[in-house]
Amino acid sequence: SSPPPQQQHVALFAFPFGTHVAPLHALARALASAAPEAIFSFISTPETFTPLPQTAGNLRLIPFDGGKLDAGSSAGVLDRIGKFLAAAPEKIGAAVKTAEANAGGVPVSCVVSDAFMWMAESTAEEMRVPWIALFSAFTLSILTHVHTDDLRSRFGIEEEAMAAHADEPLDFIPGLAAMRVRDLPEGIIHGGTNTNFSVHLRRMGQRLPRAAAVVLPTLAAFEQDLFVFRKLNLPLLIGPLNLLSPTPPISDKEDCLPWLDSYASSSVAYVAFGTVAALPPAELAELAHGLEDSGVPFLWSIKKELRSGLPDGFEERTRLRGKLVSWAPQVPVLSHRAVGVFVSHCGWNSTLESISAGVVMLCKPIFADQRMVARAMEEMLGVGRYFDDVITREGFVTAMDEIMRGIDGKRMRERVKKVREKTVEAMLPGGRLSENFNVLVELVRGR
Ligand code: U2F
Repeated sequence: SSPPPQQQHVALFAFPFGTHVAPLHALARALASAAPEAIFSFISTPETFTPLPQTAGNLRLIPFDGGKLDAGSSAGVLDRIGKFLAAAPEKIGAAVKTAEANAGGVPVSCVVSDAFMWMAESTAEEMRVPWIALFSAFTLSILTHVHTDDLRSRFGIEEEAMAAHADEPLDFIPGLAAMRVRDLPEGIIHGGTNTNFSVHLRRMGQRLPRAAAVVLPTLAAFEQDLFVFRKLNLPLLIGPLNLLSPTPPISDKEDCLPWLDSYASSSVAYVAFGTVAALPPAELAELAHGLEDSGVPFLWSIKKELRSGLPDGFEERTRLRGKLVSWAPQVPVLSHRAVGVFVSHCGWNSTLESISAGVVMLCKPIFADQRMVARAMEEMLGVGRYFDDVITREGFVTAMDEIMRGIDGKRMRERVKKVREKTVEAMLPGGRLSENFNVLVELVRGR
């Protein structure tokens, strides 16, 4: 009789910063339930495991030795990323060994990594197994990494380049016609092109075309824009991970959902700026004044240590229609009927969550891919308003008024429903995003 087929073993490497671990883990959960016969080893630094939903069976957590990250120290996140990146490549092989030992010796047959952990490709190559990358930042920002050298030779680098070309369109790169030089993430032509991290991302852009697939969690609306990229390798567009792999009930320690229950439909502004970016103090104060003057009820996720930047007496004066929390269960909050607008930094996870809940956005991007997201929401999809300048109290009130009560806001609401519907449809069996996910499942199964 022929020997039993070798069990498939997929090793997934997370990038343990910002909101990069959760999307890869969501993908791992979706794959582990679609391929129950395979083993999935999710490899990340141990401190990132705590917030992940519990899983059992064929999805295992394997600790990655990230070196001393001084997580509690005052070192900036870029310093810590730099240290991690210097130490990580040599530790990938050992992590594969640990995963194999943990799986009773079943050899790793496929490597999936966050695109930012592209170093895993070398290990996959040595092992002669496929490498698949998950790009969980904004879909179209991948093009700026793939085209970094073109952009630099056209515009030059550093702040002079930005100053001279800020308003020029990027329409010479297919897919980026709606973007301008000023929307580029830091590290492409400005904002430190020589930092460890930007050197790392440039090399990622060079390496990605070698992947067996690059997986992008996104909206159906962006499919056409990646058409040209398709010639380079295999971008696999799948739907938003919060729809593909719903999280188990999240705790609501600060009672956001019961608070929302007492408000009318689409009447509340939900405000949150993600996990890494912080508004400059002056803008934080203007935003608070603007929220107060607008008269709109608001739920604001803001860490305690940032609240000293709020105007004097703000909390008391707005107590009757405002609620500050340190952490909100964002996905159910956005789906609550009372929420009418999301004031957001436009991190890609937050944006996908907002659109998949049918909520329009007031976009105040801070760094990285966030300006591109804001631009895409305003210009390409028409589901958001981009604060391109610094926030002022008056400007904020006007924008809030337009979006909550004006004709523009009404149109945005109609459009966001359509964008959402198209994506949800494409994720149903037989839909394009769903078919792409099936292709991915077959790839990790070695078929
Ligand atoms: C980096 O973005 P962030 O981590 O700042 O932001 P998001 O991508 O928007 O992800 C934030 C997640 O945290 C959750 C929220 C999102 O899934 O639901 N959350 C919450 O549950 N409760 C809260 O009170 C606040 C947040 C980076 F800065 C961006 O530029 C990138 O686009 C992004 C993705 O790579 O990573």
